Amino acid sequence: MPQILNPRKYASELAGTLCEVNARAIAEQILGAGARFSGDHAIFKPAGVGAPTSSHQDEAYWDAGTNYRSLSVWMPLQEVTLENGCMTFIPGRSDQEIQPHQSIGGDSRIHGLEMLNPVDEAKAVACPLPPGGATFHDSHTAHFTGGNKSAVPRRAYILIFGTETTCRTDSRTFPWNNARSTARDARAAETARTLNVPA
Ligand SMILES: O=C(O)CCC(=O)C(=O)O
Repeated sequence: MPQILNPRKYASELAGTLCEVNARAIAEQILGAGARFSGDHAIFKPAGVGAPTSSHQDEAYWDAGTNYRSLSVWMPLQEVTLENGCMTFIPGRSDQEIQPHQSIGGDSRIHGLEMLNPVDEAKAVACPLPPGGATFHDSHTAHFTGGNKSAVPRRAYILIFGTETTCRTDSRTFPWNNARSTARDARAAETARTLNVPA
């Protein structure tokens, strides 16, 4: 599924938009005045064939040795419905620990992760939205999106805010991240080698 991590690196006009100003104001209400922009993400789910995004908690992608407080503001760029892959949350406590994950389908060449233990999708809460709507989740919130069965691509832009991170004092590990070996990782390592910068 085509997606761009940190798209504003490549399109600086994405910085300082009205949607960012509004999203930041809500992030400050939820996380406090220390909330800072920490990244953005653009996802394109192709018409008809865009696959579901498996159940996951965002923090499973991040560093296991770090404590995070974060808020993702997920903004579809059109109306979203059950048909085209709206956001769907799995009820639970937002302070629940990160559950075991694996690369989708157990294939370590795939960047995407999925929760290892099946979730009860009957309890999931789908969030259809009109254009201009948004959903908000933190890095422990389990969520997924359905496939795009509609005739038009489903596009979403995500802004992520966080407070200052701290080092964890326990020995938490995310073995699924060490096990991954994706084409994207290889390209990033090659670019770092070429530019002689840390990967
Ligand atoms: O847009 C999607 O399909 C998935 C987005 C997502 O999982 C996220 O923003 O954490």
